[in-house]
Amino acid sequence: MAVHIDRYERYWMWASTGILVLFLAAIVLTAAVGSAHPPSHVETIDPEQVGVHGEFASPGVSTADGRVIVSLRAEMYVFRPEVIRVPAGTPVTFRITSPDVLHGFQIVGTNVNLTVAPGYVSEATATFPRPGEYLIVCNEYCGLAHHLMQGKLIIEAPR
Ligand SMILES: [Cu+2]
Repeated sequence: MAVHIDRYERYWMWASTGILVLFLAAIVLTAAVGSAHPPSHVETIDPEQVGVHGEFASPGVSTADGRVIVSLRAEMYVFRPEVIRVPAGTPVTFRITSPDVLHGFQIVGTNVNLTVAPGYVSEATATFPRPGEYLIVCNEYCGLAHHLMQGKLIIEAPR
C-alpha cells in the first residue's frame, strides 16, 4: 500500500531538505575555505592567582619571535596597563583576564571586542596599519564606576 503524498507537500519536503543541505554546505564551506570557526579558544586561570604570579601579575607589552603580546588585567575599575604602546604594522595579540568580575575589552573603532570573565583568558590578535590612538572601554557593566573604566592604545610608527 503506497502512502499518498500530495504533490505540493512533496515539493515542499524536497525544498526544505534542499535548504538544510544548502545551509550545512555553507557551514562546511566557510569552515574549510574561509577558516571561520566557532569560538573555541578556552584557556582557564585561577582568578585569585591573577595578580600574584604569571604574566598577568606584571601586565604589559612583550615581544616573542616577532610577535607582540599584550598581557592585560581588567579589574574594577581600571585596565592594567592603562596606556599600551605597540608598533604599527605588526600583529598584536591581546591576552586579558579579570581577577574580580565580568568586564569588557573593546578597542573603539576596531573589531577587537572581548568579554573578560574571571577564570578565563580572552585572546584576540589584530594588526594596526597606521600610527594613531584608540580609546579602550569596558563594555560590560561591572559596578558603580564602570563608566570611568577606560584605557588608551597608542600605535607608534615602527622604528
Ligand atoms: Cu565595566
